[in-house]
Amino acid sequence: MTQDLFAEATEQLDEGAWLLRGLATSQAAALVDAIGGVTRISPFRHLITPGGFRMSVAMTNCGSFGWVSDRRGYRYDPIDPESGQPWPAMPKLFLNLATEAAAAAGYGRFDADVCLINRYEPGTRLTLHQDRDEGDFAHPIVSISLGLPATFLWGGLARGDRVRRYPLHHGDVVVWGGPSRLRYHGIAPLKDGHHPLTGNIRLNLTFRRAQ
Ligand code: MD3
Ligand code: FE
Repeated sequence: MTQDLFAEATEQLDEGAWLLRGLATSQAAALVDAIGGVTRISPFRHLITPGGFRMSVAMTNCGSFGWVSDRRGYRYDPIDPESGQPWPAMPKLFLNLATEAAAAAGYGRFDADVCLINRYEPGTRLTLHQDRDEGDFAHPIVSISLGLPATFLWGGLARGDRVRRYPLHHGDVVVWGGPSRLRYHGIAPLKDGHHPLTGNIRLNLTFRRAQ
């Protein structure tokens, strides 16, 4: 059997969390191209946490808002603080894919106003955290993985809860909502490798409704 037979298989990771394996694979090259268009206007940067640490993940955004962190805290900002300009518009391709994925997981009418773009190099990690800067947790989050694979860390509603590990591959799309929306999660340090489309990089798009 070939992988293609499973290209659009849907797996339930948890209550409200659905893995749509390979849903973005056929559009991966166009997605990477569009990321290049965003980063020409708002380049990847390493944000500083409120505690003063430089994040190892490099980030940028597109859409009506962008997620930013600095010494003052975390927030969604309509202006890129580095350019002083609005974030680049969300490409139609991004929005269509996010809406389609949310609908496939049972979340109708998801209208993302932010796409946070994360860039991982070998060794980059994202420590366990909750995403709780959004206005209404009834909206799900949609994530698309591109390039090198990663180990997704999936915890509970308290930081100390047991953590499960799931591999995320190029083209995988995950929709997180309902009882899974406020779970702790993270990414284990990225292993070295080579991907034909991205080289030694993993890219992750997370679509959110900030307001
Ligand atoms: C589950 N990003 O940007 S995507 C993040 O792969 C983030 O770059 C990781 O965590 C990455 O905040 C994981 C999957 C993800 C994103 C947001 C979630 C899972 C989530 C919010 C709530 C629950
Ligand atoms: Fe997160």
